[in-house]
Parts: sequence; C-alpha cells; structure tokens
Amino acid sequence: MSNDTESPDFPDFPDFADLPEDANALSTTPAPGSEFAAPEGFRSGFISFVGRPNTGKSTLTNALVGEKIAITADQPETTRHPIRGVVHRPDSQIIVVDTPGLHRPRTLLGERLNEVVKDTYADVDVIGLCIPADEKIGPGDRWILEAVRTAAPKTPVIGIVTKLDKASKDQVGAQLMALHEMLGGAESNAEVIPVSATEQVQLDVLLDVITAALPEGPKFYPDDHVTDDDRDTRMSELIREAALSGLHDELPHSVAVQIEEVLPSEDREGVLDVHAVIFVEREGQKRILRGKDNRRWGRIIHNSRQSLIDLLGQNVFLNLHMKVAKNWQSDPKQLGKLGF
Ligand SMILES: Nc1nc2c(ncn2[C@@H]2O[C@H](COP(=O)(O)OP(=O)(O)OP(=O)(O)O)[C@@H](O)[C@H]2O)c(=O)[nH]1
Ligand SMILES: [Mg+2]
Repeated sequence: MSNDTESPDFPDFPDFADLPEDANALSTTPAPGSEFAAPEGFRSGFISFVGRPNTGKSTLTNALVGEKIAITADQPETTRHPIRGVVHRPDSQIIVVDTPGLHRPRTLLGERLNEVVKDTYADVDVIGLCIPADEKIGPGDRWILEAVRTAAPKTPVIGIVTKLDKASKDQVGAQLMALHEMLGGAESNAEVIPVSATEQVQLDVLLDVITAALPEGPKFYPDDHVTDDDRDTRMSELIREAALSGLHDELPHSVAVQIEEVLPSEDREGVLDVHAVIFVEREGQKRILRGKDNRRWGRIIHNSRQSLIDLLGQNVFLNLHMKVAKNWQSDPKQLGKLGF
C-alpha cells in the first residue's frame, strides 16, 4: 500500500527472502565489531503472533517492541499485512511478526490475508497463539491451530492468554488450563503464558520464554531497527487508524488509505506536506466519515496529523481527501492497486 517515495529515515533491510534459510548459517559470519556481532550464547529468530481477529496481537506486538508499529482498533480485522518488529535484548534479538487475524473469509481480501498468514507460519521459529482471557476457546481457535500444525508441523507453539486484565484470576487460570489442553496437555511441553499488553503485565516473562525457544544465532538487524515497514506504509496505517476510530459494522473493512505524495513544504520551512487519500466502497460511506457538520472528518484529520507528527518528529501539513473505489475488497484489480 506504499508508493516509492524515497525516505532517508527508513533504509531498506533484508526481506525474509534475503535471509538465509537456516538462521544458524549466519552465526559465524558477522565480523567482530560489526553491527550484527553478538555475544556468545546469543539467541535470535522469528515468532509469529496468530489468532482470531481482535485478540490483541498488534497491541502485544507494540508493547514488546516498545513502539507503535502496528495500528490497533476495537473492531476485528484491523491488521492487513504481516508487520515485523524487532525486540532488542542483551541476550537475544526477537523478530515479532504480527499477522492479520484469521477467520472464515467473506471477501477476496479476506482470502488473500488468510493465505499470507499461512505463508508466514512456515517461515518462523516459534508461533504464539493468542487467545483472550475473557473469551471462551472456540472452533475458530481450533481451526487456526490446525492450520498452524499443517503448515508448520515441527514449529513449537506457545499459548498466549491475552488481555489478562479483563478477566478474574479464576477465569485466567481456567483459560490457561484449557489452552494447555488444546496444545496437547501434559504430554506436550507447550508453554502457556498470560499477559496484559495494555497493563504491561508479564511481558518480560513472555520474552524469556520466546528467547528460550529460539536457536542460537547472530543479530539479524542493527540495534536501532524497529520495523521493516517503510515510512509511507506506516503513515497510511496511522491515518487508517484515525479513520477507524468509532466506526461500526462493515465500514471499517471498507476503509483503505494511500499516500499520494510527501514533499517538503515550499513555503513553510521544516514542514512536510503529506497528500493522502482515504478509499471507501460506496458514496454513502463518505457521508458517514464526514459526520454531522464535518465533525468526524475534522477529528480524523486532527488525529492523523498528530500521529504523523509523532512518527516523523516533524511538523506536518496533511492534505487528506476521500475517494470511492467501488467494492474494492472483492475486486482483484482494485486490490492490486491498493497493494494486496
Ligand atoms: N484490556 C485490554 N485490552 C486489550 C489488550 N490488548 C489489546 N486490547 C484491546 O483489544 C482490541 C483489539 O486489539 P488489537 O491489538 O487491535 O487486536 P488484533 O488481534 O491485532 O486484531 P486484528 O488485527 O483485527 O486481528 C483493542 O481495542 C485493544 O485496545 C489488553 O492487554 N488489555
Ligand atoms: Mg492486529
């Protein structure tokens, strides 16, 4: 969903495709003193968070990485591409891959997202299956575990009970037992861990468990690298997050954002002019996004601009407008244009 605007701030880093298949293959290569050199016993690798929509995967990713790299929302199906974030620890480098929530797809977009998620299973060292503390384990969760076991039969699965703060101690205990049972019970040695991303509870414990499950290896990324997403992708996501806030029903799914142009302002020094478009699927949806007396639209622009300023550390002039891309979620051509 990004265009190719050059960004001096976000250099390119290797893709999955550029990394060696065997993480250990790199372990002897970094020269001492290089930015990839790591101490003896250092562990590194990839964990993918998977789960139903709205289970807290992106919020957890942000909490672990320590920076907002994935947008979050009250409604399901917020994340639309796997987002890689890097957790730097003295003993390990953990690359977290946040994925779109898995569900029975209703549109071509849904089908494509499911395929992408399943592709990531095979590429990671560990999978973190996320289930909220306050919702019963259901067929959707079992279907996801099946898909994981099929795509990556040997990859260890850690059970993560999210949103610990939303349930009583007893409820959390029962959920941990149910998840442990689902992952194979006493016969398997699967770990199950409760966390709260919003209250920052047990995050270090989770990182310890993930680290222990990773192979020994070097750093894949320099110490200051937080995410692979380029600047424009991050900007368009932040605008989408502002647009989603307070929306209901199907409308959130109809929203897509594209950055058209980013230029230094001609008449205001230090200001960046950002031109972006919000796509919706129908004319009537524009009216909803505008809201009464354009109030919602004003809020969207205000909040988007604030998020962009926080991201870029620079003043921003945001030129945001809306366009209709009819039924883009089900139209292969439109999906292609929007980067799916
Ligand atoms: N109380 C509480 N709420 C949480 C916690 N983690 C996430 N949430 C809320 O749960 C909702 C969904 O969070 P997300 O992180 O967007 O969920 P997700 O699994 O990434 O959702 P999709 O991208 O749609 O699959 C948001 O409203 C979050 O604020 C938590 O630890 N405690
Ligand atoms: Mg998400």
